[in-house]
Amino acid sequence: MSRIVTLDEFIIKRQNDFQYATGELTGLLRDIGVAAKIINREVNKAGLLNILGAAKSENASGDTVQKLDLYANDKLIDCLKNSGECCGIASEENEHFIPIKEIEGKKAKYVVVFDPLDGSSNIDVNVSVGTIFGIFRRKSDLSKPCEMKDFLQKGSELVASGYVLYGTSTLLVYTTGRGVNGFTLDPTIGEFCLSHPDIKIPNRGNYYSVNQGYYLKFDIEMRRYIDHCCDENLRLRYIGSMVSDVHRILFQGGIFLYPNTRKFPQGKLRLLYECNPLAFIVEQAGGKAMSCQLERILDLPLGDLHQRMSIAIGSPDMLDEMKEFVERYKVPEYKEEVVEKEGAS
Ligand code: AHM
Ligand code: MG
Repeated sequence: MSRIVTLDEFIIKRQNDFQYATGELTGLLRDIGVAAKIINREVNKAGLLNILGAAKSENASGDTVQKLDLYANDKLIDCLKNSGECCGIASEENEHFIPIKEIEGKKAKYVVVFDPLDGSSNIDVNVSVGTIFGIFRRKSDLSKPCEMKDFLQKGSELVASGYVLYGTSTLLVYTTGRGVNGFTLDPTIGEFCLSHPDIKIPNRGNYYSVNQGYYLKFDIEMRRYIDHCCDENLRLRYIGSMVSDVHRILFQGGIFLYPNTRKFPQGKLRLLYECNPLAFIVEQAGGKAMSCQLERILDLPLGDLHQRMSIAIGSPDMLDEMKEFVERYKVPEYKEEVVEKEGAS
């Protein structure tokens, strides 16, 4: 039997791969692992405790917030506040970022962004949900409270990102820019154990994942690409929890799409704490992630914390194919031609 490697052990071992590493990022990742275990415990017993259902409040983006979203948000904030390595937090559930006071005079270098419980419409029906997180090195003066510019960094500046999937088993997948590794929670010992080392996404796969109910609301080029997926007899899978849908594609290959629609002209998903962390992971695993306007997700500038974006993410060959369809079928922008009249000055 091969020896079990726990998440903590793995993170500490990996710390030695980074020159000048001081253990702060390591500590932060471990704290997120602890929060994930606490959230997992509550997600698993949600039905028993009768804490399902809407908490009758709305989040910063106007969606109905479920009780478990708030619980997950609170636990992550608690763990990060006490970690001593994090100077600020931005969450889907909070309109503004939250600065964190230094602990024992220690100047924390990192900010953390997260969606505490993604796919929350699944909670009431016992379908998988997840936590998404990203870690940035702060840009502002270490001796002052964190600032907006610490959060509005491009995805290409992420130093680490990851997700936790609360599914048939609970998995934590993360990257620090040197490949992607997955850990499964062993409930008997309460530890995340390395189960999926060095994850690589297949070049293509048999799955496409999109809310096909919005088909008529998508741009024509996106409809043509979806028609192509149908022609190719790809299997449609759509859980309605981005973490779960992207997780399937990371392991089995395929493409996940959330294009811009008439209701969400910029796309629905949030760039900072949904698209960017998952794009970093998928790219690190050999995949691609772009907007439906074909810009690389990780290169997109951010205007505000809750900015939305369209996204196509998954197997590299399928993203290239989608790009070809967009280029071929995109309706050129209509520009009124000014016809100069003869004799006009
Ligand atoms: P949430 O973070 O409020 O749960 O919303 C994000 C979710 C994604 O996980 C999922 O892909 C998408 O919203 C589903 O949206 P729709 O119901 O429009 O298909
Ligand atoms: Mg979400």
